[in-house]
Amino acid sequence: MERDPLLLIAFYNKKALGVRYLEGSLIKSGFRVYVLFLKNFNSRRPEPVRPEELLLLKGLVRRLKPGLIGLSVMSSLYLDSVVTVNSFLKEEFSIPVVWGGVYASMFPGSCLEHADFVLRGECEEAIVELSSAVLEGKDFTGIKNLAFKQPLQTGGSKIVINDLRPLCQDLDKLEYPISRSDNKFYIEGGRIGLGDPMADSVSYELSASRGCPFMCSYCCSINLKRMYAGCGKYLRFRSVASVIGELEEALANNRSIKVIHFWDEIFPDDSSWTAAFASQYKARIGLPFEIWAHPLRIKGSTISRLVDAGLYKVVMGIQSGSPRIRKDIFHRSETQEDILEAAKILHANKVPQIVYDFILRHPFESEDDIAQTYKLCTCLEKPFELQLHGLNFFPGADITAMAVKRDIGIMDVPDPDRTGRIGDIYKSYWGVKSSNRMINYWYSLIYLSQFRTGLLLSRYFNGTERSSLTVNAVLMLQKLYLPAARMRYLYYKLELLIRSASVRKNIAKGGRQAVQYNEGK
Ligand code: B12
Ligand code: SF4
Repeated sequence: MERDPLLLIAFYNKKALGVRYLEGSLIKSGFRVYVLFLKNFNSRRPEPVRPEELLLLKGLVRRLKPGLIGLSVMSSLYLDSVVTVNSFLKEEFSIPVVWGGVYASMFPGSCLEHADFVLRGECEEAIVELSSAVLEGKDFTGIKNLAFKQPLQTGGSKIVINDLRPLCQDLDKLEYPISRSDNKFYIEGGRIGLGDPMADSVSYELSASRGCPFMCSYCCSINLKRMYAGCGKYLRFRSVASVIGELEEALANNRSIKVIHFWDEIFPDDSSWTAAFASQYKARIGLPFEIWAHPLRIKGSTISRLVDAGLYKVVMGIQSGSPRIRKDIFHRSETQEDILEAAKILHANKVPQIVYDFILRHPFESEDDIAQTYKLCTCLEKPFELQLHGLNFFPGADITAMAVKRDIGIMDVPDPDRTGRIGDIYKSYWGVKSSNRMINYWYSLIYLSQFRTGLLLSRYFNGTERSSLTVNAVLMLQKLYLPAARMRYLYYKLELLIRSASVRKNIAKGGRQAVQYNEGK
C-alpha cells in the first residue's frame, strides 16, 4: 500500500534551502513530499499569518492528506506565526507535527510544548527515519537527532532528547536542493498558488559549504557549533564539481536566472578550491554572482580570480568601527587595519558592488563607539554601500546572556525565552532609533559617508561646532539622501542585468563550451 505523503512548511522564505534539501532526501528514499511556502519575506512590513490564509492551509491539508507535517523554524523572529499555524493544525487535524531548523535545534524543550516531535540539527537522514517510523507505525524512540515527549506511568510526560548523529562530512552525497514545481504551493496575500515560487526567479540561491569558522556573540551559528561538538568537523565544503553541477542543472531548468547568490556564511577562501571554482564557473556558468565575506578571509589572489569569473557583489561584515565593541561585545578579533586592508583588496580588484554591514544603535554602544564607526567609514575607499541595522537579541545567543548579566536595560533586551509579534521584533532589528539624539546624529553621519558628496558634507558638519541646528541639519540630510540610495540601487540592478544579458548572449552563441577547463578531470 502506498504510504501517506509528507507536507513540509517553510515560513517567510520561498528559497528555504534547508527544506529543499530535506525534500531531496525524502524523495530519494521513496516518499511523496509536498512543500508549502507560507508567506513571503518582507522585512519592511512583516505580517502575521492571516485567518483566511489559515483556511487555505486547511483546504490544502484536507486535499493532500499528509501523514506527517514538518514545520521549518529557522528563526525565532517569526515564532509567533509558527505557533499560530501549529495550534491551528492541532485544532483541525490529528496529524503528527515535527519541528526542525535552527531555533528548534536550540530549544527542543520549548518547541515540544507545541510540536509532537523535534528534530535537531541537519536532518537529511533523520527526517527519513522519522517519516518511516511515523507512517509505518514503527518505534521512533531511538532515532538520533530526535526529541520527543515520553509518557510517564505516573501520568504526565518527560522530554527525551536523543544524541545527534555525526555531521555529514561529504556534502556531495546530499541531493541537490529540489526546484520542481508539481509538488509545491505558496500562500501569500490571502491567496494560494500551485508551483515553486522560485520557478521563474531571476536569482538562483545555493550554498557551497556548511558552517562558519568564527564565533560572533550575536549569531546562532556558534550555538550550532557547540551543539555539534564531538560530531565531526563543523565547517565543511562541497567539491567544485558538485557546486557547478547544481548550477548547470538549475540553469537548464530555469532560463530566467540572471544572478547567482551564494548563501555560505563565509564563501570558501581556500586557494586551490577558489582557483578550480573560478575557472570552471567562468567556463560553464559565467553569470554574475554574489557572496558574503569576512575581513579576515579576504585575499587578493582569491578575489581577483573570483572577479574574473563573475563575482559581482560582496557583502562584508564590519559590524562596528569600535575595537571595544568588536572585541569585547561582538567577539570578533579583526583589527581596524585588517578591515581597511580587506576593503582595499575589494576595491583594488574592482568588485563592482561592495557592501559593508554594520550593527548599530544597540544598548552596548556609547557615543564614542559610534563616533569611531563614523571615523572608520571615512577611511574606506569609495565606492561602497552601507547596510545599517540594529541588534537582535536572539534567544540563546551569547550576546543575549551578556545583556541580561550586565543588566543593560531591561526595556531594550527581551527576555531570552520571550518572543513577540513579528512586526515588533523586526522593528528592533531594522528600524530601531535611539532615544539619544547624539547617537542618531553619528548614525546619520555614517549613513552620509557612503556617498561622495555626503562624505564631504559629513566632514563639514563633523568639523563645525555642534549645536541643535547642526544636529538637526545632519538628521535631515540623511533623509535627503534616501532618493540617492534608491537611484544607486536601480543603477546596480541595471548594470547586473546588462552583465547577465551579455553572458547569456555568449551562451547562446556557444561561448561557454568554447572555453576549456581541466580541473576535476
Ligand atoms: C543563508 C541564511 C539566510 C538566507 C536564507 C536563504 C535560504 N535559501 O534559505 C537569507 C539571507 C534569506 C536569510 C534570512 C533570514 N535569516 Co538567516 N541565515 C542563513 C544562514 C547563514 C544559513 C541557513 C542555511 O541555508 N543553511 C543551510 C541549510 C541546509 O540548513 P538549514 O536551513 O539549517 O536546514 C537544515 C536544518 O536546520 C534542518 N531543518 C530545517 N528546516 C527543517 C524542518 C523540519 C521539519 C526538520 C525536521 C528539519 C529542518 O534540516 C535542514 C537540512 O539539513 C543561517 C545560519 C545557520 N548556520 O543556519 C542564518 C540564520 C538562520 N538566519 C537568521 C535570521 C535571523 C534570519 C532573518 C530573520 C534575518 C532578518 N533579519 O530578516 C531572515 C529570516 C528568513 C526566514 N524567513 O527564515 C538567524 C536565525 C537566528 C534566530 N534565532 O532567529 C541565523 C541562525 C543566523 C544568525 N544571525 O544567527 N538567512
Ligand atoms: S562570521 Fe557571520 S556566520 Fe560566522 S559567526 Fe560571525 S555572524 Fe555568524
